[in-house]
Amino acid sequence: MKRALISGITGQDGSFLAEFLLAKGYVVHGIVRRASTFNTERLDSIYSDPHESGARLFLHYGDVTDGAGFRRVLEKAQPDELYNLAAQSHVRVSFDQAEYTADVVATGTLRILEAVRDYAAVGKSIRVYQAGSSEMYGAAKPPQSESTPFYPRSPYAASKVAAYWYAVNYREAYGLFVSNGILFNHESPRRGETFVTRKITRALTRIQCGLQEKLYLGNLDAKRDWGYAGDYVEAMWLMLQQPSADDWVVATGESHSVREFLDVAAGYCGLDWKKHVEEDPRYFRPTEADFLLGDASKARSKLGWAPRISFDGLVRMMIEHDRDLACQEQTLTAAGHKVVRRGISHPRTL
Ligand code: NDP
Ligand code: GDR
Repeated sequence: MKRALISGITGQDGSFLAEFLLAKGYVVHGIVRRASTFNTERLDSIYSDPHESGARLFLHYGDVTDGAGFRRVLEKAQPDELYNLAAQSHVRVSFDQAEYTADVVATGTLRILEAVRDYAAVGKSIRVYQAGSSEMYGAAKPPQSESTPFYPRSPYAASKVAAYWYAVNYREAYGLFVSNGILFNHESPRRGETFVTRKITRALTRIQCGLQEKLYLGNLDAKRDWGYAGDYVEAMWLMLQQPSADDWVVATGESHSVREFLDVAAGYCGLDWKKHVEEDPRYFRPTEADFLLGDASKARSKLGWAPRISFDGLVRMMIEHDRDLACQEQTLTAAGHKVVRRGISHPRTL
């Protein structure tokens, strides 16, 4: 049985990847941050008590800002493949928490690579996937491919560029198998509720159910190449099955503005979003990546990867999921229960 270690397993991608690898027969180890509240909700459907026979998912406390702790997890997990997904992944937040973002995203990757380097020195080799991002292209002219020079526009993006180059350097200097995935935006019903797609699908379905009136957003003109997260974790795995390490763009090749996302999402709710959406400057970024559009020709031809879910299919999937949530809230409210309003349209929602 192959063994994998995933940092960031509690996130959107981590949960999809864990499911994907378990289905392939892997033993999966994941790193979970200690928090005062549960942060393993996305893993609930695949988690079983490790005391039970046949359990193949094991969770360990850790944090990529803690190199010594990470090394102990590595020793315990003894992985064949390591997926580094851990990140302070919110671009807008990275302007408020720039040093922390760099510590997790850039130096966190360096800590992991140093551990893998020492591990390799005692004869234990690991294949590493490094989660790069289309944000690294920032202001670069679209379409963006592996040969497009980076032009990061946020502390998050600059930290991802540093992590990318650490990965390339460790590949060249020490012969480690480290592949950079340069993934364009990918979404799902499990997307964090402060990212724009999920913020929109949660709010519009709540509006449709009479649970809220307004949705406050920032820049509606930004264009993103949005795919489905479930499709993208397969590309991560494929990268580590290749004969040698490399860098790969993963994208749909189609770009839409936030405004277009609103059009399609509101269409599925029978709403005119212009009556509900208001602009709030708090959601604007000091510098923006205006137009991201990926050219994933290399992944298509060499990995044999292609997205399965279309833009419309993705929006519909998210709306249908969030309409169920909104209906549950509506039922509880109608029955006289107080429904605690999570994140949506809250002043702290980014
Ligand atoms: P999420 O924000 O959903 O998940 C991030 C994960 O990292 C969570 O498990 C989080 O833990 C964990 N994490 C955060 N800080 C630390 C830390 N200091 N130590 C250990 N773990 C930490 O992100 P996604 O799943 O969407 O993205 C996965 C990776 O891919 C990230 O690196 C992201 O930057 C990158 N990426 C994502 C894209 C996308 O469109 N989704 C596109 C391109 C790149 P917790 O649950 O406790 O917060
Ligand atoms: P992004 O995703 O910054 O591309 O990073 P996000 O969904 O946060 O923003 C996409 C675009 O929408 C605009 N926008 C808003 N964004 C948020 N979050 N909230 C709003 O109210 C709002 N209004 C407009 C943004 O300005 C932006 O242009 C995501 C993350 O998953 C990263 O970790 C990952 O690396 C990249 O995708 C690829």
